[in-house]
Amino acid sequence: MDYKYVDDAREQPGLRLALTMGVPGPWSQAAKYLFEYKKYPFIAVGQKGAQDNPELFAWTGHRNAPVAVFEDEAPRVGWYEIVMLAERLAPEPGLVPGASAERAEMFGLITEIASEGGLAWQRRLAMIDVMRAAIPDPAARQLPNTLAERYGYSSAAAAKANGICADILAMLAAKLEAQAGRGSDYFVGGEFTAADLYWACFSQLVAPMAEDRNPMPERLRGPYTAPDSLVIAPILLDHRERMYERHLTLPLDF
Ligand SMILES: N[C@@H](CCC(=O)N[C@@H](CS)C(=O)NCC(=O)O)C(=O)O
Repeated sequence: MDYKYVDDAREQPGLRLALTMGVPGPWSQAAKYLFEYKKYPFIAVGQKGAQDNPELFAWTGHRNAPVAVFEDEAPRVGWYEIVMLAERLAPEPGLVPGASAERAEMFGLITEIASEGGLAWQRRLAMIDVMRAAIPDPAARQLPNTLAERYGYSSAAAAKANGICADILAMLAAKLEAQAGRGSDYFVGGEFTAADLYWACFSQLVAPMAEDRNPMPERLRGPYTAPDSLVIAPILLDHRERMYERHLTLPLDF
């Protein structure tokens, strides 16, 4: 990925996407794939994970990623508003169903995957414990400590995280089973939607793909990998394989 500095991007026209550099941060990956899938051009701006990012903050009011800035419109940071921006800028190929019932279903699924309190949020809480345990020197725990401060960590919340993840993963698997029974490989209806794209990206936070397809830093592979106690039904991983094969590029680029 060719990342620009904030100062080189902020006066540029069009779409600027601040994305976390060097790690397959699933929110950033999903935002990137939305626009790549739609072949809508953007300037990638580098955000440094768990750092202050003062230039990004001065420009957008945010230190984390993704942040989507289109022309002189207000910066967008939530996954929902970034999906809707992508649909507006490039309606075709669509990633949001036209029928309201399917739309509600699709946004509900992504909420469970990507919103506050959802699968990735809980995985991050659990990951903070794993990262802290892996770094013996407390003074060297800047990454997990910053994530803890930013994303509502408490040991009580982390203790509940795996149970919530298990429930969401089981729900996603049941949804795919039901869809398979109707002859669909996709989460909603019969076509690729943003829910498929989000699951493909966020699955990396429970079962990262191997090095050749997900060349992430080795020290993060352990924390990104869900514990054995968390059941990841094969249908979930088969689904993400198909989505990358049919609709998304590999290897991951971050
Ligand atoms: N605002 C996003 C979530 C963004 C988010 O959680 N970003 C994390 C991904 S791990 C991040 O940038 N973490 C590193 C950091 O805080 O610098 C949404 O609600 O869709």
